[in-house]
Amino acid sequence: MTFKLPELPYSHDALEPYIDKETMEVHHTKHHQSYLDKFNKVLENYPDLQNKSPEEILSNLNDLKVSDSDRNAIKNNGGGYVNHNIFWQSMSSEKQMDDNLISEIEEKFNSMENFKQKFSDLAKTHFGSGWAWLVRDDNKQLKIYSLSNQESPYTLGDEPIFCIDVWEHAYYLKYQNKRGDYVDNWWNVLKFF
Ligand code: MN3
Repeated sequence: MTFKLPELPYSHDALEPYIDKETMEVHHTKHHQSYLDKFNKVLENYPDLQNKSPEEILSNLNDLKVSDSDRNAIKNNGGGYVNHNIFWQSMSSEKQMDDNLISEIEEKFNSMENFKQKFSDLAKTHFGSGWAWLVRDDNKQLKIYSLSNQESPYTLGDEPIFCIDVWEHAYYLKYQNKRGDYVDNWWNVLKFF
């Protein structure tokens, strides 16, 4: 076992009623675990990669000396592992206001409302499985975008700040097809503001 499933910084029911306990349990202990297991499995072939951080591996994804099928497995499962780590850390039952980030967002996106609108639109309209991201690019500028499946901002050279998972497994038990309601409610559990 190279990498491990992180403990959540809160209990599985801490984000109720916005994200229900059952979804959190299945999402963390089954989906996240499964990405991790497959990521560790493919790394068994590459002892040199086991000494790197998962973020470093994803940052260098296209230059790794691995087979094409293993590169794909690392993209999907290493991406799935790291993306979920960031997602859990993006949320909390208690706000931990980040005043610097708030000012920066207001400056970059004109207002917090405008930012939330744009970010929500990305999350709601992303076609199929994926994530919406707030990241910092290599000029330290804030940027938002959505990425498909388990693609990682690290592979694009960006530093993730927070994200929302819009795979159906992230909301289907409680919200069924209503991704929009899930996204609207998610702002209540985003930790930073
Ligand atoms: Mn997920």
